[in-house]
Amino acid sequence: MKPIPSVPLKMQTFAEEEMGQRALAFFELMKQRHSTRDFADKPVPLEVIMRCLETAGRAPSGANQQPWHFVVVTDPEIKHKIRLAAEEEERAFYAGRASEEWLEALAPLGTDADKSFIDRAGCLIVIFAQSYGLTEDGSRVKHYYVQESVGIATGFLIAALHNAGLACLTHTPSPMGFLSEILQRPKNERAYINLVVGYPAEDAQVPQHALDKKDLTEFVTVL
Ligand code: IYR
Repeated sequence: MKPIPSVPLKMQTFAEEEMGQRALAFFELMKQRHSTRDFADKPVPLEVIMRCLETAGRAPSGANQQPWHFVVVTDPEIKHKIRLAAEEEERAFYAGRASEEWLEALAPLGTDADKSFIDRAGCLIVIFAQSYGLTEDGSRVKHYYVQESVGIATGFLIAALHNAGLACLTHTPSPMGFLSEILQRPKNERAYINLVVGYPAEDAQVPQHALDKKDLTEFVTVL
């Protein structure tokens, strides 16, 4: 490594037994996380959302460029506008834009073009990926590993929300251009996910299919 300005890494480490306990406790927490479409009609505390976003902003990213932008929408009118625009795309999706194979893969989830949960949930966090950066004078800055970086930040956010006791749904209508329009985002940003966030309804359901997780042995190879 070339000499660069650096500071000491400050992170806790643990004896093996405690590592095991902590790893298990985090697994037990994350094991309970499921996407749901059943939200309580109840506002979410904005400070909690902000703290979770602060966590998302600590994700690693290509060349530390942090090529993301998050728009928090609690305004019922803007949420409703997004719901209506999303439902229009979704109707086209379910009526023929999606392949038979895709619709077959979705069948166990029971999804359709109804996105009324967007009105009910406390907020939307619309995540944008910055395909390139823009300097003050309007010139472009190349960004690296944008999809990976925004995906990792989204993962941090989802884990942080779940840890705080908020449910979410990764909603990805296709195409998502209407989100840039409604939220008036600049041309260097593409909508990545419409994350629907809120308290789960008291009788919130998850599809049985969602419990069908691969066993560790099916998705890990140790050499
Ligand atoms: N965007 C549609 C379809 C959909 C696609 C996938 I991949 C999902 O995991 C779930 C739904 C919708 O939201 O209904």
